[in-house]
Amino acid sequence: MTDPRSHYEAHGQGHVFAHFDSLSPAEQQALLDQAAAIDLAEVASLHETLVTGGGVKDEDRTGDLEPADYIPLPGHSETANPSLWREAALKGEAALRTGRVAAFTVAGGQGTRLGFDGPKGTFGVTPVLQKSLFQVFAEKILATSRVYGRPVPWYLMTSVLNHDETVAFFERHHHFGLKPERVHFLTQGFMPAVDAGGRILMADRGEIALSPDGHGGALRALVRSGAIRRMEADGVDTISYFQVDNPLVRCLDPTFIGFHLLHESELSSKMVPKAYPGEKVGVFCQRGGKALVVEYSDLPEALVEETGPDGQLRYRSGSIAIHLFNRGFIERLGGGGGGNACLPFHLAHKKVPFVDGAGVRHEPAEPNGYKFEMFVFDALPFAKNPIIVETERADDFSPVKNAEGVDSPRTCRDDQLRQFARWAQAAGIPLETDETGLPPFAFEVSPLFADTETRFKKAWEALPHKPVLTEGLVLV
Ligand code: UD2
Repeated sequence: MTDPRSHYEAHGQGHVFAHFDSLSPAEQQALLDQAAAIDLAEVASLHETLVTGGGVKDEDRTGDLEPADYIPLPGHSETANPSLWREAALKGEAALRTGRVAAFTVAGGQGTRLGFDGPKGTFGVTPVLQKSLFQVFAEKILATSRVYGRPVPWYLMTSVLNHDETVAFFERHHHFGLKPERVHFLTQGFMPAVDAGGRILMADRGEIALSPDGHGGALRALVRSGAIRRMEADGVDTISYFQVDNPLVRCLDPTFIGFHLLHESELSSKMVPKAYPGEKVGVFCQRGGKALVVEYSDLPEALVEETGPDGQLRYRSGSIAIHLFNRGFIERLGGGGGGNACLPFHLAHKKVPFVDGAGVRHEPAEPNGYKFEMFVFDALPFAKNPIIVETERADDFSPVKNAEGVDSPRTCRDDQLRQFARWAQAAGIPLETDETGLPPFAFEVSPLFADTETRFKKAWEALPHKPVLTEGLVLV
């Protein structure tokens, strides 16, 4: 094998080892390990096409677009077919009963917008107990396992940035009641950040500035880590994908699973009509008969605002990043070229602190670095029989992204409260709410008490002593 230093030298990246001789043996080894994991030819070609070449042209990304077709919710369209929804629910329930489904959370991101120091999944979100996002998902998965009498395995993708802290958090909390052998962590790949000239940036004298390779890296991470093989051995063929930031998500939705299986789809996605034209969600579209997601920032302004004859937005199908993957599809895509990249990379221009050749640290005030990320929804055009299924926003989507304003801890808390209030009212409990459905006090329903409206009614009716709904009540 060639000496890594001359290999880097030959690719014009010799500066990565500029301080090598002043590092301790352990630091030297760590740098060599980082360096060995980077494909310099890939970095050079990404820099050339995305940075120097200006990337994919807008018209290539957005030309000839049409809105995507989707399966509408009963009551939301004249074409909706309630009996199909019932059939799908039965099919999905059978899949859960036979252990065909795994939950999969992507939790490798940096969560910089929230300004929270730590893995985002450890952030407290519930209205009374401030349970962490991870705990909410764990309890939902446990609840489903109990309802269908079959434990659901849970896979979580972490990254170099948060793996150890995430695993320690689960251990500290005894995996929130799940069997540790059913909780599987896998670490996603990473990419180096480069400057405008394509030179790799150094986070420290002995450390390359690395960042996770985007949630699209999930596909190759599932293959490389052996998770896909383990799923196969366990009889899992359907992977329920969701993001770490959304506690309202139905982690394992039987109806959605049923539609996916009935259509023999390789990749199914949930949609909600956008709340307003500029909502920051990708939009489901189609081009040449193939479904795709166009990220909000790439959708041309004219299409963002365009309305149809019914007065509704034409491009209204918002992607809330909830998908079902067929295992074989991931194997095919993520395994291509020995587990190498399969999806296109996108470019992010960011402020990347770095150490220069003289060992001086810089904290740039303006974006100075380029990061390369894959997006999981770019798998959509490659999937056979993809379907898009409408869901109720109020029962599936309220992410925590920003410290304040939209998609913040406050809006997410309120949306959880509205859901608990709807369930309580449907069970016949007298509860006054404001015109948005928000109750005047905070209470909380554990997923282990009930995780759907129907199960809430059943659990409530079964209570021998019914508590009064008041501030701070927790139903467990
Ligand atoms: C994402 C979607 C957007 C919409 C929205 C819904 C993209 C580019 N946009 O926006 O269209 O669906 O979500 O909430 O996806 N992650 C990793 N590894 C990474 C990067 C991210 O695991 O390298 C995870 C991250 O931990 C989080 C999720 O992916 O769970 C979303 O990441 P984001 O915050 O970058 O996505 P966002 O909010 O820009």
